[in-house]
Amino acid sequence: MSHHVTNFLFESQYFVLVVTPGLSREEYQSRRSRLMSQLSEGSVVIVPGYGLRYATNGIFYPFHQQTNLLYLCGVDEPDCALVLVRSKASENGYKMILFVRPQDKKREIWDGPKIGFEGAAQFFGADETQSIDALPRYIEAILSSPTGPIYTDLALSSPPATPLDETYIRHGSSSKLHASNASAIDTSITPILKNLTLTKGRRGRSPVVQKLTPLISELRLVKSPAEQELMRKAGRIAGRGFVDMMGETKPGIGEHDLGAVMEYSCKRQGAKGLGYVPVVAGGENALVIHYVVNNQLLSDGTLVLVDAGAEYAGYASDITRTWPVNGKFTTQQRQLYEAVLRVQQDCIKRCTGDNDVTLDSIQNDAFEMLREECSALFGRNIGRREMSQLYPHHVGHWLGMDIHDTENIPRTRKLEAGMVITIEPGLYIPHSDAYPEGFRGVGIRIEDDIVVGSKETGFAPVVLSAEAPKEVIDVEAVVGGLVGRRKIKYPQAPTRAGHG
Ligand SMILES: [Mn+2]
Repeated sequence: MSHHVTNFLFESQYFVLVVTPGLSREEYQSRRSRLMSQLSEGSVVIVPGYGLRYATNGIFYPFHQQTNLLYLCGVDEPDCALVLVRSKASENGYKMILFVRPQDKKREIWDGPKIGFEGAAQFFGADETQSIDALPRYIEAILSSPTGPIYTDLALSSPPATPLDETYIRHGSSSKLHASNASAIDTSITPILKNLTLTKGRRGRSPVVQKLTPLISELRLVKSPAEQELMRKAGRIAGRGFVDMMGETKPGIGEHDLGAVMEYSCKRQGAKGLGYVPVVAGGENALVIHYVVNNQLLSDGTLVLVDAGAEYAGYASDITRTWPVNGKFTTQQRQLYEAVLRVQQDCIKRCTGDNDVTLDSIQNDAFEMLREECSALFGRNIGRREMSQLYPHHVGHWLGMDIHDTENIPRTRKLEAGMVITIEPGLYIPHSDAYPEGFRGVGIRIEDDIVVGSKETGFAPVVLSAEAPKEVIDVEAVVGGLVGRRKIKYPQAPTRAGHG
């Protein structure tokens, strides 16, 4: 891109520059400003991205960027790092330095083009660009003459570690790139850091190193309107994926097949793929909360539980549905299912943002409601201890760029407008004669993604995953093939005698 064209686009008041799908340059700018305005003059923020991570020799996993880096600048390629320096004299109140892989014609043959220095400056808005190879020396310089506190999640204050190790960033030894799965970290940085952090910097001041994630988590906890829109897309895509899976379900089909339908459906709708390894659990496999083997066949008369979500433009959805393999719940399956559904719907109603509600308070309420439901169904009082076996997990978690988003934010935090959470109660009845026969070995979970209600919605929560059917009548119609994502199939009309 030429300077002329780029400048024209940036300056035009009629044109919003989109850095990543759905997110403007202004949005990224305001995220960085909100972070840096909290920090004192001279503070330095260091956010390393990820390098490629390897399954085995030379075989890498699909690249997934470190989400704090993605949140702050949108750069989605390996071996990059963002440095922000608080400087009130700068135009935005901070200086932005992007460390990227320099463009390299020889490497492009293998790896394709990279954003390079030009892209980092013009597209992502860096004030200054440097090669990722210069990052260790840069960190060394900052540590030896700190201008203020350093905020990072690198292990700079625990010297024995090689600080870039967990980042998988590769620098300074490109020849090893295709030869080894070991991370090509420049180990010479270790003794340097050891000296710096154990003794004092050259100016006689020890650098103050603080964790960065808690600060960024506070920003990420409440989703902007643009983020909510992307999460709605992630929810819609995965919800429609559930319709597709339900439509393909029949006795004899494999758990693996349903997982494949989901992945295909999400990718065909524009998602990067599934957000995590899905749980596709037929029958009693549903009693294993993190069942991911997904290699059994589905049997007539059983349920299948699927926990799966999509990743769209860096945002995740996380949905669980449970449905009958043959399209019709048995009486006991339906009773158990409707008990979970009632509790789930009640919990969703509590996500209003104008009450003193927390994830933990919803969990306590869900636990008690499920205990009442089970006591009624099984005809005896179910104690709390027994209940914690029938419902062994939490009702939900924060959701966003990560499936378990902002995990350092406690579940005792009051829910506020714009936060996004999952609501996912479940019941898992062991194969034991302590329970009436039709309930044994049945596992059910229903999970939706919820935006906590705001003034704009009259404090009503918004369900981002509304496309995934969950009412019994809807689920049975979709699994039975009457209602699909593309067409309505009417049951065949009975042939009239004599009609030709
Ligand atoms: Mn979840």
